Amino acid sequence: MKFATKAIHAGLEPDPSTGAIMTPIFQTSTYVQESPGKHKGYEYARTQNPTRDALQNNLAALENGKHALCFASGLAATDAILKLLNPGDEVISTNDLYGGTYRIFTKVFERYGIKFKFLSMDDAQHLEKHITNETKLFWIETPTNPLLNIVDIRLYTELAKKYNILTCVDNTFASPYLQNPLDLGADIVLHSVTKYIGGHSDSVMGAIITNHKDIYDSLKFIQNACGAIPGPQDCFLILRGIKTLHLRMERHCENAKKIASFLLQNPKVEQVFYPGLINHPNHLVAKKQMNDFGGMVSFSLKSQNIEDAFLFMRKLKLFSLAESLGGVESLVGHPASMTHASIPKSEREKNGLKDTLIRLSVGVEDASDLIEDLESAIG
Ligand code: P1T
Repeated sequence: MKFATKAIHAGLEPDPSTGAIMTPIFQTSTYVQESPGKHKGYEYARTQNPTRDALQNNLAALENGKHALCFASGLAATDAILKLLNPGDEVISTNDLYGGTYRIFTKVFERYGIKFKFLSMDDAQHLEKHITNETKLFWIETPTNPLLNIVDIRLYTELAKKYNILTCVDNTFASPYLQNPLDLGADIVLHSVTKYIGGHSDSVMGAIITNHKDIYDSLKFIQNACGAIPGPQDCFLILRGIKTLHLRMERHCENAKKIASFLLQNPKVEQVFYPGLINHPNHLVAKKQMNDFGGMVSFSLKSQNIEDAFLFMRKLKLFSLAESLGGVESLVGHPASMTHASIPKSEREKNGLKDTLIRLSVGVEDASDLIEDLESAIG
């Protein structure tokens, strides 16, 4: 089955009792049992919910995976994956990544004895030198947030296998429409479903997809034991959003490409970060592992005065100043003070994230209106 068909049908059946084509919202906390232990496969809604099951089956199909689990947020999903580790274990992570992921790594899990190394994933030979007997997980975000670096997933999953290390790919920026990390050797895929998968800026959710039954069983145990599950209403909204994921992604990519080339030609713009540009350092890797280049574009103005960046953001009319991304409406963000403020300035700058960086989540509006908005705000 091709992606568009899977988005609309995979894992979904009409409701057996009524024929309702849309998966019902099973808004219940518990299920009546005939006699103790004799039930229809559902006991308590933290453990199982039919609306969540339908979404999990659909997401597994979209990532070409066997198993999926949904969580209360992307970070709740990250939390569950890190709970697979033990004190003393070490994670090697991309050095450019969502600020909240950096925060849960360094402020929560370091306290439980897990160690993190943040390294550029541009040079596999250099990274290999940092692998120790304790290294148990590679954490790969690609494209990265907010600098749109591209990591060669195949290269790093092969390196990981050599050392018996698991790989988790945060596929949030690409969405399953553009990139399927399990097909490239990854063990675990993570999504902030809040973003492109949901697509309408109306719910917060995370998901994990894997082909390994043992990893799935451990994560399902954690999902139930720790309890960070999404509610059925949100599962319904996400299922509805997924039905147009392929259509939205096509427009996001088309618009982002036009905006990246507009910015590249603007004399007031210093640098444009977009994997679809042929001058992007890993353009060819992006071309190899992605179906298109996504809807996120970051850039900086030539002026190094942060007030000029702020003025530009305030002047925009169609791009709303807000955290998050991946919705149908265009957003602008200032990573240094918003999504990445929890990373110390020195760390941010070491990895190339300047205070003047501006991040765009390009929506699915008309591209010429968006460009006009950017042009008048740049002035
Ligand atoms: O917000 P939440 O659903 O918990 O997802 C966290 C998360 C995980 N991974 C990536 C790559 C992300 O970008 C995020 C959340 N990011 C934002 C809110 C943002 O504006 O960048």
